[in-house]
Amino acid sequence: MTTFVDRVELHVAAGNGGHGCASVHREKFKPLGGPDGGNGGRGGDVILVVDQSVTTLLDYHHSPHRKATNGKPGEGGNRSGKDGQDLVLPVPDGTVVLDKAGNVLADLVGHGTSYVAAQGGRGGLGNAALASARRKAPGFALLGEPGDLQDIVLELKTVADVALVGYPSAGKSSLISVLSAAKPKIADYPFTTLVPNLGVVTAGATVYTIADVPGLIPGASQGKGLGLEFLRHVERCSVLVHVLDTATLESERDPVSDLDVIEEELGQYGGLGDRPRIVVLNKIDVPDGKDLAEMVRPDLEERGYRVFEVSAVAHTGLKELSFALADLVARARAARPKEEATRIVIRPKAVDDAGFTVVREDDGLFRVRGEKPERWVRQTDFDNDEAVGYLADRLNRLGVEEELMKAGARTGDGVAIGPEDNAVVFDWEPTVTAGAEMLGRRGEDHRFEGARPAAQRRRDREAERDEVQREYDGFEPF
Ligand SMILES: Nc1nc2c(ncn2[C@@H]2O[C@H](COP(=O)(O)OP(=O)(O)OP(=O)(O)O)[C@@H](O)[C@H]2O)c(=O)[nH]1
Ligand SMILES: [Mg+2]
Repeated sequence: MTTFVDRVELHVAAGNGGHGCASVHREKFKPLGGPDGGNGGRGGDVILVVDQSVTTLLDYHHSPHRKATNGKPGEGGNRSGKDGQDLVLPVPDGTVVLDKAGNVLADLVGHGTSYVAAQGGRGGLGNAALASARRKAPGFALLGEPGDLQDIVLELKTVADVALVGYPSAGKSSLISVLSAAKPKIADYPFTTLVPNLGVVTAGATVYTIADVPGLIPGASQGKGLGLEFLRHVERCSVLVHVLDTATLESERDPVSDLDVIEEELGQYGGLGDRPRIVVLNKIDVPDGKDLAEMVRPDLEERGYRVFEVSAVAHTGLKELSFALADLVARARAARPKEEATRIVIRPKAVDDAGFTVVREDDGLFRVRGEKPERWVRQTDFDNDEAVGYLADRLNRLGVEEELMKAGARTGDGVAIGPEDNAVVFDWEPTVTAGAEMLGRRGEDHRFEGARPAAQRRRDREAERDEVQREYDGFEPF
């Protein structure tokens, strides 16, 4: 049975943007109604938010696929589609977000800190929004963009100020139980603690958290016992406490050599060397324990440690210990830069890069990469000639055709827009000839062309009215 999960793989999908709508205003006796297709709604984001009431990643272990809702398509009558709903995923304080390669994307510390793990797709513009002086009645709309898909890893690094380390059965959990209100499991067999316990300690004006980790034994760095896996949870602590057992029955052990063993394993794990350490000699209620504690104390002090003799069972020396820890924690907090206290991490937005590149690949294919061209392709309904023409115009205005020409592309050459695994490939048909004018302006509604002779214009207008009337004839009035 899994009850504590501190690492999960999560697959998140943001909502897709809704498609724009292509529609013409219909009203009796007003056959030439303008375009009135509304825009599609934005797809919902997937957002991770620190919620201090959440303590494990268990939920995500059970259902690792999460999706935000899609934006709704636009409608006629200039009605915009509804935006998709953001999906908010609560995560424990101290959750680290990584990509699959292990790069840290965000470190979520502090209640409310959030991270956009997947961004919703933009909605497509409807034909009303696409209308312009040049293109008065677009017969197309833009497609909504697909939402981000991300595979991420969540790792929990408990946020505790003080971490207790030591051999199994040294009394780490017992100490937490008497310093705080936490009630961890305590027993006289090794590896009672299988997952970190967390307690909150109040000492004077300072409130701090204290955590233990499963006991360490020689060779933990080679995976002996429960290994060093759980040391991840003490990485954030400001103070390390060595809990040393003065009453162990194992003849080859004593507090000083225990300390050496634990330090050796911590060294193997790495990254904890700069943390201040103090030593707790536990179980001094046992007479032999008290004697041993007094014997090793000078040796430990010589090494520079502050030493506390305590008994978790008899509640001896606890007050001094908790105040000394409070003092160290307070100092560490004061030394920390302010903004680290509550860091709000948001996904850095992709730069809206106006640039693009054209590269001729080995197989002769011309590949166009760039934020804009790739987005425009995603927005294009390739079944609609007018939409394709509009795309060609946009690419042309950005200078893509010119660059293709410079790169040596000729009519009929293959052009791919987008990355290798997700590109739109087509045979190139330039709309401009080298240095010359555009051959024909695409995406235009020629019915509105101003240059037609008057008689022609009238004929066109009549034909158009008939067309609209035919549409009305098939339209059921309510
Ligand atoms: N006499 C005496 N026994 C103690 C004291 N502190 C802890 N113990 C006993 O030592 C045993 C181990 O205590 P735990 O608190 O479970 O030890 P732990 O370090 O958390 O052990 P693991 O979780 O296995 O790593 C239990 O039987 C406790 O009752 C103490 O101050 N005096
Ligand atoms: Mg324990």
